Amino acid sequence: MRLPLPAVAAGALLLIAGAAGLVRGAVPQAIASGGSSAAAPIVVTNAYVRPPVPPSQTAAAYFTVYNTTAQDDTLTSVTTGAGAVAVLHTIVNGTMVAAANGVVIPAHGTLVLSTGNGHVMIEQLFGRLLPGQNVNLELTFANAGPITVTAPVIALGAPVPSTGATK
Ligand SMILES: [Cu+2]
Repeated sequence: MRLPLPAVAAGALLLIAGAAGLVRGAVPQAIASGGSSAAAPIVVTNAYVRPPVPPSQTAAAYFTVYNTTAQDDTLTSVTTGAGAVAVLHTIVNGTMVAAANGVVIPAHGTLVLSTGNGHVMIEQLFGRLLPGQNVNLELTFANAGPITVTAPVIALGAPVPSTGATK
């Protein structure tokens, strides 16, 4: 029998992709959703990433943040394995602005980043973003600290995760 070289090669590619922060398939990640994280101060749901719309070379990440605590918290920064730069953008009076000082999530309040409602812009992508891949996001909060989220890549035009339907 010959060695299953294609499988070995595929594994090597997977390792390379993992080094770039892109992971395929089901990856055990501490995604804050559902019952297992009921005590988490911050719950992140509905995370997904849209690949660039040509000729743009920037991707956009979207998610919903729920602050379960009785204190305001601030999403201060986001980093990602998908690109060298991630900038939190909000829409103010119809104009996209960089949230240089972060975004406050009020006590028991929610921050929704969705189309037309803000996003994390991912620049200097490390590679192509293809449906079926997952992107790691690390959200850092002033009080709650860093929270890692896995966001699936959703093709342009394809439906996005709906409220409460995260997996
Ligand atoms: Cu933007």
